[in-house]
Amino acid sequence: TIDRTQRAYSAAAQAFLARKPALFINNEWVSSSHDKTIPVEDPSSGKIVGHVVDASDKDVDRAVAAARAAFDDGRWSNLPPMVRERTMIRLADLIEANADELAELEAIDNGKPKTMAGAVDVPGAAAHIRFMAGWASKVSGEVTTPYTMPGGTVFGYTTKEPVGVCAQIVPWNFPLLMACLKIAPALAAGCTTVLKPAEQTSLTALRLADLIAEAGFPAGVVNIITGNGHTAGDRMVKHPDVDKVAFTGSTEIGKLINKNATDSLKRVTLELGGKSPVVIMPDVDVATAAPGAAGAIFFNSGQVCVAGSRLYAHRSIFDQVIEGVAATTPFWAPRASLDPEAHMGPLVSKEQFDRVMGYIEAGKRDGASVAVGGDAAAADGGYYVNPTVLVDVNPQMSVVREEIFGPVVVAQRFDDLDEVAKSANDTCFGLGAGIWTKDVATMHKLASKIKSGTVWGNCHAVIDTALPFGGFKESGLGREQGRQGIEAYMETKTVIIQL
Ligand code: TXE
Repeated sequence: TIDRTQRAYSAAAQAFLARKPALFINNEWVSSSHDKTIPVEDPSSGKIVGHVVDASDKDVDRAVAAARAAFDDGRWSNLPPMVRERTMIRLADLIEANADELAELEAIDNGKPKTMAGAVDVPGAAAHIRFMAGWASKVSGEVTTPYTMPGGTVFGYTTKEPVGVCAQIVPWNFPLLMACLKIAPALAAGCTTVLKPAEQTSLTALRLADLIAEAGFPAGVVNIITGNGHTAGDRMVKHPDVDKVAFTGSTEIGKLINKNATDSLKRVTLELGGKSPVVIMPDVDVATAAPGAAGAIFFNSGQVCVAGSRLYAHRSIFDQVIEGVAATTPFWAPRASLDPEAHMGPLVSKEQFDRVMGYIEAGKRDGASVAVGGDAAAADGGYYVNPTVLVDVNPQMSVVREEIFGPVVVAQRFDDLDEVAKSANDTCFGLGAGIWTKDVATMHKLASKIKSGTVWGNCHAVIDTALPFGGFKESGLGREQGRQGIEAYMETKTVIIQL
C-alpha cells in the first residue's frame, strides 16, 4: 500500500503561504476593498494551508483602471519592441531561476506531482514567454505599390496595433503555464492585462506577480487579481474598459463569456473542453502504443483539455491494448504531490473528485464494465482516484459523450478507418486527437478526416509554442500560440494617403 501522507513544505513555500492576502495592481501589493478571502486547499491532504483575496467589483475596477491607464499612455506599447522583448526574456529567466519554488507551489495548490510541475509546467511557462518575446520585434504590416489617381499618388500601408486592455481568465489544471500562455502574446503585442487565476489555484500566479515586478515591466502592464469566476471573472468580462477577453475553461462558461463579451463586441478567444479520441491501428507496436494511450489520459490525473479520454483500438489488438494500459497503472498510481515517486497526484478539489466519481458510477449504471480501477484510492484525506478504464460502453453513455476531466478512459473496438473516423467525430468537441500507426498513408488519411484543432501522430499532448493551438466546434474560438497567437492580440489598421 502507498503512503499518501503529504510531505513537509519547504521554508520558502511556508513563508509564501503566510503572506497577507493581497492583489497585484500597478506593480504593488494592495489590499482588497473588502475582507473576503478564498481558502487555499492542498488536495493531497484536503487541508487548508492559506488564503487569497476574493476580489470585489471595486478591486476589479481598480485593476482594469490601472491596465487602462498603462495602455492609454503608451508606457508599454510605445517602448522599442526590443525593450519589450528583453523585459519578457528577463521574466522567462526569472521563472527558470525560481523553478523549484514555483513547482512546489503548483504541487501544493493543484495536487500535481512536483516532479511533473518541474518537468512540464514551469519550463513550459518560460517557453511560452520566450517564444512570444521574439514576436515583439517581428510583427509588421504590408505596403502596397503606390499608384496614381486624378487627385495624386495613392500610397497605402497597414500597421499592427495592440488590441488594448485584456481580461485573461485561466483554469486550475495548469495554473502557471496557462497564466504565461495568456500574458505572453498580450505583452509581445503591446497590450496591458488583468489576469485572474482560477479560485482553486492562485498561488503560482501570485508568485509570478513578484517576478513581473522584478523583471522591470512598467506599473499597470500586468495586474493579477484572485477571485471567483461568477463575481470577479464576470466583472472583468463585462467591463467597458476591457477590449479583449481570453479564456480557458469549461465549454459551459466559455459560451456564457462569449455572450457577455460580444455584447460590446470585445475581441474573444476561447480554449474550452474536449473529449479527444486516441486511435490505435492494428499495425502498431502495442508495447509502445498502449503506454502512450495510458499517458494520454493519466497524465495530470486526466485534468487536461486534450486528454485522450476516448480510446479506439482495432478489434484485432483490443485486448492486448487494454492489458498494456492496465500494466501501466502501478506507474500512475496516485500519490501525494510532494512524494518524489509520484507520477500522478490527486484531483484538484473535492468538487472535481465528486464529479469524476459520479461519472464512474453513471458509467457502471449505464452498463459499462470496469477493466481497470474504477474507485478512489485509500488515503487519509485528499482526492485520489485510481487510473480507470471502462469497457463495454456505447456512444450514448455520458462517460463517452461528456468531458470527465479525470483519469478515466472509455475504450471501444473498431474495424476500419472510415468507421473509426466517424466515431472519433461523433462529439460536440474538437480539440485534439491521437493516431497510432506505422503506416504513413493511414496517418495522413485519418489526420485529414478527424475534425480537431490538433492531431498527434504516435504521441499525445505534445505542445509546440511555435504552432497554433485551439479547438474546432465547441472546443473553442480562435487560436493561441505560434504566429496566430500574437495576431489574436492585434488589430490591423489600414492607412491610405493621397500624396
Ligand atoms: O471550470 P470553469 P470549473 C472543464 C472540465 C471541468 C469543468 C468544470 O470538464 O470538470 O470544466 O471546471 C472562471 N465569468 N474544464 O468549474 O468554471 C473561473 O473562476 C468569468 C476544462 O473549474 O470554466 C476560472 O478561473 N469567469 C478546462 C475559470 O473560469 C468565470 C479547464 C475556469 O472555470 C465565470 C478547466 C464567469 N461567469 C475546466 N465562471 C480546459 N479547457 O482545459 C467561472 N469563471
